[in-house]
Amino acid sequence: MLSLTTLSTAKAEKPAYDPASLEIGVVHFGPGAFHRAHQAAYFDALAAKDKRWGICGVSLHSAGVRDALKPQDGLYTLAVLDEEISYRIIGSMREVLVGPEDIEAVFERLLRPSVEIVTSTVTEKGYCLAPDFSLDLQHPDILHDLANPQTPKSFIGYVAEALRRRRAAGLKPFVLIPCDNLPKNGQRLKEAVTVFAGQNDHDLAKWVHDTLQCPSTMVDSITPATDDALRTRVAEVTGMADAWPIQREAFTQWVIEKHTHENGPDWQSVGVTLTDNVPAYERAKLRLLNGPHSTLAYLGLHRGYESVSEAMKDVELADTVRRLMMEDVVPLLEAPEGLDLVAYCEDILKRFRNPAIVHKLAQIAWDGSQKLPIRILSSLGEALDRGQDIRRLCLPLAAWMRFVRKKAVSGDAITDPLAAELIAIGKACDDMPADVGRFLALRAVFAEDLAGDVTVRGGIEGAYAELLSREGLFA
Ligand code: CS2
Repeated sequence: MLSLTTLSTAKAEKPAYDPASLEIGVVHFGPGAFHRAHQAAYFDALAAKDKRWGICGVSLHSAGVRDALKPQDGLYTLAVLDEEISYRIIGSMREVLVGPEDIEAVFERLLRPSVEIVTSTVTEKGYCLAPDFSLDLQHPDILHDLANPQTPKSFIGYVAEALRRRRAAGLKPFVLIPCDNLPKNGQRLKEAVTVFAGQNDHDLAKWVHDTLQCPSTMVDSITPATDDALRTRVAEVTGMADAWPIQREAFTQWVIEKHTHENGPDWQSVGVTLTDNVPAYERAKLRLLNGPHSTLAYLGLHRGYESVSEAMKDVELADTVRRLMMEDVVPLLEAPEGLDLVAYCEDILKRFRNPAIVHKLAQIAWDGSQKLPIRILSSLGEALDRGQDIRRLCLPLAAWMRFVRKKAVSGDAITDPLAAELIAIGKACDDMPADVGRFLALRAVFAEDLAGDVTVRGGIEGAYAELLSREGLFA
């Protein structure tokens, strides 16, 4: 089994440093596959030159990652599956804590002066935001954390309490770097933490507002969930059993807003882009990668496919996705300096075709109620304002509605914070275009002006009717 003791015999690229010598300088909330494929790999590269940025992962819900990595001394294998295939052992994850098991251990790390960075991949829903992206003060976890600030459940609650304690201890705040696919993620997170702090302590809110650095980011690397096939493959190639290896494509990108962090990591030396123009990168990525991803997921599942590369082999579907990107979305975007949006689209389509990984459509279909507003409705609203044809942008929305309807009929669970409401709507559907109105009434997903627009309603109903007529053919 992979561990510090066996590391030297693993047949894979090994850390260029002694993992045991790393200091914890980063606390990361949500040490799931994406974090371990992405940020942890950058910190692993940094560690070769600078020992200060070892990671303490904090799981807010399950003990799975801790239980898998503890016997392995935090080591795991990163399989890069693309035109070239490589296996690399990552050593930057020095420990994993499980919040609900030991809250004070988490605060002890967050209070260390050497912990200068806190990062997060807690998914869109983990920020506890309302549809307008402000902190949802009615969210059950936020209500709990405001009443019990010493024993938080939410990421926001942990951060706010840690900042309160750091201030009381005369320490500087850490730099807070969110790494989820949310537009303006830094700005929104800082606002959320400030509002949370202000509920109980105005001085703390002011200190957070004045001193907390919370840069926005754009993160990108396609990371399918780990399965047993990967475990077997990794064990065969590296000669080392690994309870939780990670797989991803070769492409990886991390864009961080310029911020003040005296004597911080040398980000650029490991390929991170520091810029003042994160919004342009983030809009392009959310709408040209994640939007098409969700489109492929719902339309692809409708047609009976299981993975992204399989769905991309359907010429009609791939062409629809390409046209959605090039004709519907690109005209809405401003390219970040030096980026050619058409070439960017072509590269993304190529990444979707990557035959070396099996990226399950069902994985991307999770949390549709959280993802679609950011990935599709944002473009739809702007396209509507400009008088563009919006019919193609309606397809993923209609396909999502069919997805929900089918789950409601089959009785399969939906992974989505609105699962209960969605299943109730799905059950009430009649498999008629009028079903669309039931979904449009969901204010947490569709803003009133968009839902009330006749062109939008007509567009989605048309797409829904089209999918109904082709149901037997592909499902
Ligand atoms: C995907 C993303 O699961 C999803 O919703 O669209 O996880 C996507 O693979 C990443 O954002 C790529 O960087």
